[in-house]
Order: sequence, then C-alpha cells, then structure tokens
Amino acid sequence: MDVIEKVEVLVSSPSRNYVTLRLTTRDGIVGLGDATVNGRELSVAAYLRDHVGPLLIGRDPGRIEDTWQYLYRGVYWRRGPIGMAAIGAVDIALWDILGKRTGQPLYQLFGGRVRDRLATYRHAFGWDLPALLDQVDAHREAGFSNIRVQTGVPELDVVYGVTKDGPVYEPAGRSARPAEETWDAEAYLRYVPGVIEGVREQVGPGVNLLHDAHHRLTPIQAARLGKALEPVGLYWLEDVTPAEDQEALRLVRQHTTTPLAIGEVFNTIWDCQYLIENRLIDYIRAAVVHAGGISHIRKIFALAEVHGVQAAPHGPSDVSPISLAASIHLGVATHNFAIQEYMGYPDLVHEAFPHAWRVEDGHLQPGDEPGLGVTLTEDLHRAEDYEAAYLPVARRRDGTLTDW
Ligand code: CS2
Ligand code: MG
Repeated sequence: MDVIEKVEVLVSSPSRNYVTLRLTTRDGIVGLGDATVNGRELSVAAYLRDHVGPLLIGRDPGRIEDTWQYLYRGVYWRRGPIGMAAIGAVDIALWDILGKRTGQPLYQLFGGRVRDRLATYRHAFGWDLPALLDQVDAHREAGFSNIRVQTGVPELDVVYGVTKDGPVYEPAGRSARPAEETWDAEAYLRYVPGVIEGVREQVGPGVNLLHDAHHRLTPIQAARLGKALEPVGLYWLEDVTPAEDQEALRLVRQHTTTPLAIGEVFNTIWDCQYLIENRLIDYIRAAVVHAGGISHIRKIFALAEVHGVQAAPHGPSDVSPISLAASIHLGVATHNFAIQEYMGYPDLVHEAFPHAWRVEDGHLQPGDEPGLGVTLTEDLHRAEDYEAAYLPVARRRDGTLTDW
C-alpha cells in the first residue's frame, strides 16, 4: 500500500492569489488540490497546514471516500467555506493521485464521456450597451455562443463585475481593506433590462444570454427582473437574492419562467437540498473546490439529477485551473451537467498551472493526461507574492450595508 508522505500548502500569487495543496506519496505520485477562497486565502492555508495536513501523513491515498468522511464527519465543527475548501482540496488531490496511479484521465474514472464536448459561457461586460456589445462580439467571433452580460448603471459610479475602462476585470482588488461601493437596486432595475434587451436585438435568437445579480435584490425586485427579462429568453438569471434565504426563490419562481441559477457560495449538499428538492432552481452553481471536492459535488449533482436540476459550476478567476480541471472532467462525464462557467485567466495563471484542459471550438475539453492533467510551474508559486485582496463591500445610498 502506498501512503501519503508529504503535504505542502502553497500560497502564491501569479497575478492573483491562490492556495494550492500538493500531496506526495511514498511511491512519488503527486496530487494537486485547489483550496482558494477569495479574500480568505490564509485561513484555508492555516486550516490545511495546522489541522488537516498532519492527519494525512501515513494515510492510504486510495481511501478517498473514507478520508472525506474522516475530515467531515470526524470533526465536530462541520460545514462552512474554510473547512469545506480544505476538505475539497484534499479530495481533489486524492482523485488526481488515483488518476495518475491508474494512468487514466479522471473523466474515465467517473464512468467515461457522456458528451463529446462541454458547453461553456464567457463573461461580457461594458459600462454601456456599445461597450458591452464589443465584448459580446469578440466572444462570438472566438466561437462562443453562451455569454454572460453585465452592464454599468448610469446613476451609479461603480457596478460590481463591470469596469468603466478596459477589457480586463478581476473581482478582488489588492488592498488591505475592501473597497466600498454604492448600490441602488432600483437604479439597476430601471436600466439593466433595457440593456439586455438591446443585446438580444443585436445578436438575434441564436446566442444564449445569462445575467448575474450577485445576491443583491429583494425577492419581489428579483421577481420583477425575471418577469421583465422574459422576452429576452435568458439562459439563466443568477444569484438574484441572498443565498441563505432559500424560500425567497419560491416567490421569484411564482412570478417568472426565467430560469434561475444559484449556489456558488454553497459548501455542502445540505446547502443545496431544499432548493433542489423543492425545484426552486434550474441550475446548481456549487464549485468543486468550495463544495467539498469531487466526491461530494458528485452527490450534489446526483441529487440534482433526481429533481430535474442541472449542474453548472462556478468558474471565475478565483477558482484555480486545478478546480476548473476537476469541473471539466466531471462535465464531460455527468449527464445533468449543463454548462461550465469559464471567466478566463491572466496569462501568468496559465503559465503557473500548465494544464491539459483546453478551449476548442467554443467548448471545453479535459485532455487525456492521467488524473487532472495540471502541473505547477514552481517558480511562479512564491509565498512572498501574496498580497491581501478583497471583494468590495456595497452600501445603499443611506449608508446601510447591503448583501452579497
Ligand atoms: C461571479 C464571480 O463568476 C461569477 O458568477 O459571481 O465573479 C464572484 O463574484 C467571485 O468569484 C467571488 O469570488
Ligand atoms: Mg456569480
């Protein structure tokens, strides 16, 4: 029996912060896991270094499910983003080791392909309609037919997910404290439906359009938005209300046939259970890293399958190419996996995590390397490059803090 011999937690910043777990076995097999929680990187790193790592030494890397149960059920303090990302990283790394040991790409170990290629969606944003259309056109020219559209709001100075100038966007800004932004849901509701209608008019019916509201509306505002966007025929409307008020989505659903997606902040199947069993959503957006790794997210997808809900995991720049690899392998091998978000990465991130997965004809492919098919470029993972970076905080016009 092989055993886990070395546990390394790498905090690095090849242009943005990541936490990577590297397990090495006595036989010399290396498994990689992603443990990045945007804006809380050092907490997961400490959880892994101080509490999880020492427990892994000497364990059989082939006991993937038992290790998951040990790290989850064996601990009094369960759930939560930090602990679950740590468990997720271990689980992803153990699957990577299994793939390498057997010489198989992970999708083969999940039962083989159920589809030839995996649909993906890209991000387009612009402060106004012409700027947004430029990015939509660029994605279409590159062969993508699923596009998330986000726009500025003239009555506001900043809008999360949109820049006023420049085609590049990163959700977390480097600074010692989060930036503070002003948010006005009514101003947003007055403006955004018209812009998205403008995009639809321009692109015609053949392009799937998505939109993300980042948990910032009240239930009835969300219902209004869903209804207003019905003529556009959105692929989905994402995160309309705060994710913990799950009953809110019943109200939204009673008013609109616009498909609903939520779950990028969910950590376990129990966070998803109510929404899935009550069919209050159409797409579940949990990410492999944040929802306890491959073993656990497969159970979420299976529960979703029973209830006609489709899988569509989170895939922003803060989910590392390791997690994205795991998601793509699952994506080609899971029947109810609808689409994978691919926000894209700065060039340096691709260099820091050389990967077999690739974009091809507007779709994603996992590649055929054993395991995840991701390696690390050692000298781009330097601890000293880490710098605190935070998502912004939003307040209403009267100064009241608003939701994420
Ligand atoms: C967004 C993300 O990709 C998405 O759907 O909601 O940009 C999200 O805000 C960040 O990943 C937060 O870390
Ligand atoms: Mg989102």
